[in-house]
Amino acid sequence: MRQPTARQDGPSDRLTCVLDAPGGVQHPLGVVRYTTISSSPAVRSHPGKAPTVDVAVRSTQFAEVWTTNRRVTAGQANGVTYGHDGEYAFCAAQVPAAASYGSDVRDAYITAFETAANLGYPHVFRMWNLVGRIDQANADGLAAYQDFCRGRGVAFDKLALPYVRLPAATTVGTLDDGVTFYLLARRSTGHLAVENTRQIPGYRYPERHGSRPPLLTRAAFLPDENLLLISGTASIVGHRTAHAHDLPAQCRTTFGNLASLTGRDNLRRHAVINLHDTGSIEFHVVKVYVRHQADVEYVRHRCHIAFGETTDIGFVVTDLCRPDLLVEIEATATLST
Ligand code: 3EB
Repeated sequence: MRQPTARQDGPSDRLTCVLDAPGGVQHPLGVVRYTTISSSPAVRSHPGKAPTVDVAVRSTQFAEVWTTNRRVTAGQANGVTYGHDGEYAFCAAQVPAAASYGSDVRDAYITAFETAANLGYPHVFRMWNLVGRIDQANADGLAAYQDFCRGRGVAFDKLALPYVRLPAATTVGTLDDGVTFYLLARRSTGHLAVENTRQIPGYRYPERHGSRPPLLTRAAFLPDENLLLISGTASIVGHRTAHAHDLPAQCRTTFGNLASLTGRDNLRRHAVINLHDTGSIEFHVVKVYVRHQADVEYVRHRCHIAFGETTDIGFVVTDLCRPDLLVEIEATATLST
């Protein structure tokens, strides 16, 4: 059991992610359980308690708990299960298995955003998408990931979500059929969308990656929380996969992408920090998605060198959105001054 990472530098009602301690969190907003066993339904509401999302993957066993330590109201509406505390909302929904995902993903996304907004949380800043058969073709011969991207694209058009308001996102595979997704939204103010100069923005990807590009930003910064929520980051330079099927080089490129994203120049460029700030970035909770079980120990070793021994890291073995990708890393981080 890892030690939960409790932040000591601020009030205890801040948004926090804890790995592995579902029982140790007083007021969870939402609980995501990564496991090898499929549960049906995967998204559940519990009377008076935070919703749970079960994600079946090839290997792992940990819970990811989002909490703020304020009292949580939980419920369900329009097929969306949620927990909210007055400032933050966690919402989750499941799109059932289908021959193609596009229109169901579109509808479920629109419903989830509208449900969050109706509860009073219009600013969605972070999303996770778990896509069944992610790199296989659907009934139309379209890769499931591209099919998913089409549904998300149409939903964001309909919601009139501007590119500067795109949430940070992770989209990886699950053993379950269909698409499970969960999101974080807040009431009072939106996030700063942070892009990465080594990667072109997802919304500008050329059509070879799908008729609709991946609509996400590389990280979402919450200024009042001093919290940076970093999207799933992989070995992609420009819009191309770098070092297809080469694990050491993909690790190096992914760490390089994270360094450039969180580097002082990039944070200044996006007005996350001021010109004279000299603080450094501190990673708190890291999640690492690895395609092959046999690669986990190598990636763990590289992560311990990159993030240090004190950062909490959860490993998930599952498929990734492009067949040539072997590893993808997301994180939460704060800026210390
Ligand atoms: C990429 O282009 C591919 O589609 O939501 C990372 C994080 C990736 C999120 C998404 C895709 C998505 O960087 C990997």
